[in-house]
Amino acid sequence: MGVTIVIPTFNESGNVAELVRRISAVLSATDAEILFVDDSTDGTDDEVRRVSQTADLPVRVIHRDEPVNGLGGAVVEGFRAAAHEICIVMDGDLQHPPEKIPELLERVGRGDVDLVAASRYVGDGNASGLADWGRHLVSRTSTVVTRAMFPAKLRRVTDPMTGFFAINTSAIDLAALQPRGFKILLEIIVRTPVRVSEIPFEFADRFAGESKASLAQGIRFFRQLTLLRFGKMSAFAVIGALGAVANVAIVWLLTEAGIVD
Ligand SMILES: Nc1nc2c(ncn2[C@@H]2O[C@H](COP(=O)(O)OP(=O)(O)OP(=O)(O)O)[C@@H](O)[C@H]2O)c(=O)[nH]1
Ligand SMILES: [Mg+2]
Repeated sequence: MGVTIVIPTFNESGNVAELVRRISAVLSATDAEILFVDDSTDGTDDEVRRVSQTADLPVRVIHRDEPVNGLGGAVVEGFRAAAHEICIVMDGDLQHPPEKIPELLERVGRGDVDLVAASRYVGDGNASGLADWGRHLVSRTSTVVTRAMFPAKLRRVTDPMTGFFAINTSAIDLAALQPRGFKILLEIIVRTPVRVSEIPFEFADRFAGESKASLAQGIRFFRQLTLLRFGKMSAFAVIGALGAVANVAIVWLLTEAGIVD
């Protein structure tokens, strides 16, 4: 069974060599390729080409001069260009340990599921690599909210925000995906009828470089979530409803404070 390791990258040049080394070490006996889908401005693509010359596995890079749909768009582009139907998606900063790849492959290879997600929140998995308590809080809260919004689809998915998973791409309709946001796994699970299972993993510290998670990404994620749940028109309705609630809350606060009556 062949596998393509799809790695979306944005300015990860300091991680490429170590990542390729560790992936190659666990996949040397497998028909595997590593495919970087790169939107960088720091020459990560040149670094991939340099590393590929001495790598033990075939290593390719697609560099997008005009990135479409950010991280999610990069992953879908990787699926389209992959040499194999089985793909493993992982971050380019070594927070996802390559040593877990054989377990993901073995599980998806059994054929009774189409997608195997590596979860920080099941069994002996953990999220200790999140930078600080604020990131822990954001991760935990958004996971709870997301699972509450999709109770049926996410019944057995403890970490819908993970970026580390194996997928049989022949089981999904890539054209059905609208990967606007940061969280492609959620998009796949909600929009396509995939059979999902999980394995635990330990989320590590970043090896080199800087995080791209930001408030802007958070807002984009919230937008993705409302669109996924309520559709396009209703996204406006949701924002309208939030506005109405905020309005009432402000009037209440001002009344309580004795500023208006
Ligand atoms: N191709 C592409 N990759 C991206 C983009 N944004 C982020 N990435 C990559 O997606 C992966 C996850 O991004 P990170 O910045 O590590 O996000 P995170 O893991 O949630 O945040 P940290 O825990 O702080 O590292 C990394 O490999 C990034 O380089 C993008 O717009 N395009
Ligand atoms: Mg990261």
